Amino acid sequence: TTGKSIFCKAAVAWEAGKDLSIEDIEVLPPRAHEVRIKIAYTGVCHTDAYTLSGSDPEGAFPVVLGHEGAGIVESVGEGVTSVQVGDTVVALYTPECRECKFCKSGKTNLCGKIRATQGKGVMPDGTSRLRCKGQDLLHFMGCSTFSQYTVVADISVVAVDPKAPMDRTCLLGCGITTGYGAATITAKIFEGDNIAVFGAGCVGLSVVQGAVEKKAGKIIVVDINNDKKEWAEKFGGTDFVNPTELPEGITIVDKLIELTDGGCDYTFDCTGNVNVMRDALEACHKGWGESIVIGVAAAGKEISTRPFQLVTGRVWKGCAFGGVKGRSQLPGLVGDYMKGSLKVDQFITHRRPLEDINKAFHDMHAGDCIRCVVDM
Ligand code: NAD
Ligand code: AHE
Ligand code: ZN
Repeated sequence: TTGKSIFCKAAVAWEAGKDLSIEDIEVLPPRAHEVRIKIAYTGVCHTDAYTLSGSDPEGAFPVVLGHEGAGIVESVGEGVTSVQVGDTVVALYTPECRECKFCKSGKTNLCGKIRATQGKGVMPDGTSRLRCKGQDLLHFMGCSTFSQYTVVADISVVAVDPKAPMDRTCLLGCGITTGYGAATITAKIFEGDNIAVFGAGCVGLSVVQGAVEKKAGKIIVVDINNDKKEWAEKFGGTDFVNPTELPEGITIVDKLIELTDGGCDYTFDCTGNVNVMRDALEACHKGWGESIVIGVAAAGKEISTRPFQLVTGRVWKGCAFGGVKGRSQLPGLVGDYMKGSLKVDQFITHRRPLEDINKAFHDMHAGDCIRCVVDM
């Protein structure tokens, strides 16, 4: 195709640890098997803050962050058949090519086709479509939704119901799908199973929503912020524990084992803190309890436990994007939202225009924000 560059606003991260700056950028036309999207709304996920902070070993700058976005297809490159101009879409940081070893395995939602270039912040051909002040900007997680226009690989985008409001469906691009999928796809929760969720942000509360759907027994939410108690209850949590307020000598592991008569069937880390991950594993029931790592830990951090924990049947695993295959399964989740069986609106606590995107990061750190939706 012979498309032209588009000039628009984007929030650029010039270097780690600094606020984003709103810039006029050039978005080049999509090449073969690429799609240019007019982003309407984007969420801000904890992972954006993590990479901006400099903690991400893959983090590189200057970059356009953002990976929780919904918009409209503006143009497509040669060979694109999966979406058309005008489609209402959600960007996918976990692509789905349907032909690589991962996609064909039936065992994972991870796709290997473009992971190497995605991790380097470039398109699959090794170049960038984003430019500012005479230099290339890096892409982020194959999405870069903090821009009014972005270019993604055709396997990194899915068309959804055009009637679904994009200020809600953007959140299905990461936070909600990640937690809900972890509970309903990655974990095999049976009716009555006891579960514990560490960290009641958008991801943790979405695990709660999924556990309710699976008719879990106790759904224990663990958070160091007491304001999350009300949120946990709102989504169907049955118990709330603040680990910093336990009596002297009682650990969070002791407390969870006591509450569940021996340990949880499933636990979920939604904090990214490696000490919490250990507690989450050790709070699992002997013989079968499984702990699922969702949180993303800083460069250099490692998890540890006594191998005896695994010898005695506890299982440590993790997932990205909840184990959800984006192109195959996201339209169904949007459908569930439209039918009223999947909560999305309730996660939106803040809204900001693009000019105030830095405030969305501050909202996240202030502790009273589940998700801030940015109007592009
Ligand atoms: P968030 O910041 O909104 O929520 C995190 C919650 O954890 C907060 O309520 C906070 O009070 C709580 N918390 C912090 N330290 C804690 C501790 N020691 N014990 C208990 N609770 C604690 O974050 P989010 O957007 O919901 O994301 C959660 C985590 O999941 C982040 O690490 C994020 O990077 C990661 N993530 C992973 C995936 C994936 O695919 N694996 C997808 C999305 C997000
Ligand atoms: N780049 C980091 C890891 C970051 C990470 O684990 N990202 C998750 C998604 S977080 C969404 O909010 C993910 O998809 N992981 C699988 C993958 O292939 O990146 C690092 O440690 O290098
Ligand atoms: Zn995310």
